[in-house]
Amino acid sequence: MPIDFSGTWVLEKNDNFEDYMKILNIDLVTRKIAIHLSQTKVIIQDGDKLTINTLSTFRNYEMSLTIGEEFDEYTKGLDNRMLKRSIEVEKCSFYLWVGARATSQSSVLIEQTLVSWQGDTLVCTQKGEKANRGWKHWIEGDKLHLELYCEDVVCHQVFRRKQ
Ligand code: VL7
Repeated sequence: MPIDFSGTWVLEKNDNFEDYMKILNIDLVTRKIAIHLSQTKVIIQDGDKLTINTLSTFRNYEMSLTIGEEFDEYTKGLDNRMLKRSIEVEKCSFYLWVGARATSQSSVLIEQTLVSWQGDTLVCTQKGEKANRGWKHWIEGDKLHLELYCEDVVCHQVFRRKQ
């Protein structure tokens, strides 16, 4: 039985958030606003269905997913990247004797965002133009932890449960 992350959680520690935003190419003005924001996570976990809402007075970010299933992620309002399947298209055209052109196309699914369990830790891999991107959620005592990472940068956030 995996642990339940459901609840409302308020940010109380945000280590290295500035560097994490920098590595995602967030502009200076946005970073200046974002660094002072109080963030609240509203998590609903129901079986293998998970909704994580990250709320602030500036922007919100919602993701709904099924644990263990890959999906297309668009980090709208954050760094606005498509972390979605990159499709390698092999196209081949050939001309029929009548002069009409026929095209055959085959696609290979390479990578998408995936959230899965590693013991009691929720691990997300976000494949896209940035290397080594993802996050991990776990609970220690009454605190929710989140590690956001990208390339060689790690941001560590700690949330307390809101009554
Ligand atoms: C989401 C932000 C910096 C842009 C605005 C800051 C608004 C509130 O992906 C995240 O959480 C996962 C795991 O809980 C679930 O989606 C982190 C916040 C990271 C990255 C980008 C700064 C502009 C913050 C939405």
